[in-house]
Amino acid sequence: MNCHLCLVFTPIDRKYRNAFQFTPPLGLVALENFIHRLDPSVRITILDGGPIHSLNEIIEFIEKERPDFVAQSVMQKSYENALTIAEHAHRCGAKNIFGGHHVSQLCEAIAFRQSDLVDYVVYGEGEMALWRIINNAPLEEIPNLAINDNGTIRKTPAFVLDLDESPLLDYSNIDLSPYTRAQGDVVSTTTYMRVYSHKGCGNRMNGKGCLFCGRSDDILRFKSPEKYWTEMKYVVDVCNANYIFDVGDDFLYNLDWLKKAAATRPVFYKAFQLAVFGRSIGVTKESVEALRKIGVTDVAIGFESGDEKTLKKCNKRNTTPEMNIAAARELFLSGIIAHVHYVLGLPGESKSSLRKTVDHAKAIAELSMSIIGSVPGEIVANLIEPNPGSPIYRALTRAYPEKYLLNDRISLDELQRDYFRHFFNLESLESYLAFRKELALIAREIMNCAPDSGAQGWTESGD
Ligand code: B12
Ligand code: SF4
Repeated sequence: MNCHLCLVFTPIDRKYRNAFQFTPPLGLVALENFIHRLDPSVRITILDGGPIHSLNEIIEFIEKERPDFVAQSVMQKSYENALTIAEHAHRCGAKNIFGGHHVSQLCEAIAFRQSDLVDYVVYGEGEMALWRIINNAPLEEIPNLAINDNGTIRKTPAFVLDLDESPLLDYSNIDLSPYTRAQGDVVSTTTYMRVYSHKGCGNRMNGKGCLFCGRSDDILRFKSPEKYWTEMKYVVDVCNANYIFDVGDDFLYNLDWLKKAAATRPVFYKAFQLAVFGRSIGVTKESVEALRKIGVTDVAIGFESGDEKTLKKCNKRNTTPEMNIAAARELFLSGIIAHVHYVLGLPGESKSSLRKTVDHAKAIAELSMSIIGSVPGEIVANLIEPNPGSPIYRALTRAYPEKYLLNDRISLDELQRDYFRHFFNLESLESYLAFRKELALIAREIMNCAPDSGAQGWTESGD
């Protein structure tokens, strides 16, 4: 098909602290893989506003190359930049497409407010929607759309990807050289790549999830272990990756799957580190044994708080601070590195709960020192972000409907401000800034336990 599709991972507002990335956005790679399997002749360019392309470079590319479609993967912190890019694309005659978790959560508001600028608002998995869009299918035949019909918003049915039918992960059409260069300045011996074994999270099975979590897919499904290993062989043997991050949210959710994956692991002739996300509830002797056989070297877990009451309110079902310590111990005993994440400013947070979180972090660091002889990979203290779609975002919508209902342009600043106003009665700006400062000091104390950790939710200045 004679068309140029430009996939953009929209750069975030530079006011916020960014996470450095050494590999292309996997969501956009998955979209590229899907479309190229159906039609290899589609010209697809990926512009990564994470580490590689600045806002100006993206705009310049669009103005010069004049793609037919500009499809952006948008986050809360990149929404304003997404609108700026969309304006330029629109002027160049391109059709604008927005997608990703943030867009999925706010699809009605975006379709309501931006229908003159954004031609297609896609919620959920974008594969089939994007394919039909670039084939100029009628709206009714495009799944996963939020459509503005003269002020009334309706959605077309969702297409759910069968993970075993989806194309095998393939980075061959993606220019990896900018990543290699960017990475070379930092850690030249590591080739970093992402894979995903599953989509969805066990903690969202009842549609609720952690208080701050804004992920948009509720269905939890795994690729078959065979497919998983085929993709792992590809990234290790063909792409030469030696640090692989499996971005699925709950790698330890299904013990049967873990055991099958452990039993069917092929032989690898090169060494690699494999990092996954998990929840403490899934860490048992049996699961850790399977992780070891699979070759998992690092597990990132959201511990969220060292205070039992605060953790309970966070809605990480049936998890306690003691369980988190026990999970870390089990991992350390197997030689697996734990990466520990806390969220500061959870509802009910107090001086005492913060102190317990600091003590928890210190206990984890000591445990790691005593068992593996080094601090954990990371001990991260994030500032709470009420991501759209999360339970706390819904609470803010109920508290301030005139501001939040069908509004697509809410900055993280404002969200955090309203969150602390609503949940902590911090009405005055002074009281809010003072509490934020207190949280920032606690964050520094926690992060000192593992100095290489990078936290999110804060501004670039660290407060
Ligand atoms: C890896 C990751 C990161 C990485 C890299 C992001 C990247 N470049 O891809 C880093 C560490 C940088 C990161 C940072 C952040 N992340 Co993040 N991240 C993830 C994670 C774990 C995996 C993403 C992934 O690759 N998934 C696998 C691919 C195949 O799926 P996918 O990305 O969802 O893409 C599919 C669909 O969403 C859709 N789609 C995606 N983009 C587009 C675009 C178009 C046009 C279309 C049509 C469809 C479409 O189709 C894709 C294929 O099915 C997810 C959680 C998760 N497990 O998904 C969180 C997640 C996406 N992150 C999240 C957040 C909040 C952030 C931060 C804002 C955190 C922070 N506090 O700063 C920052 C933002 C930084 C930034 N630069 O934008 C939230 C998003 C919530 C929301 N409502 O927006 C998630 C869902 C985590 C969560 N549990 O809440 N993140
Ligand atoms: S934060 Fe993680 S564990 Fe909690 S619901 Fe979201 S994806 Fe699941």
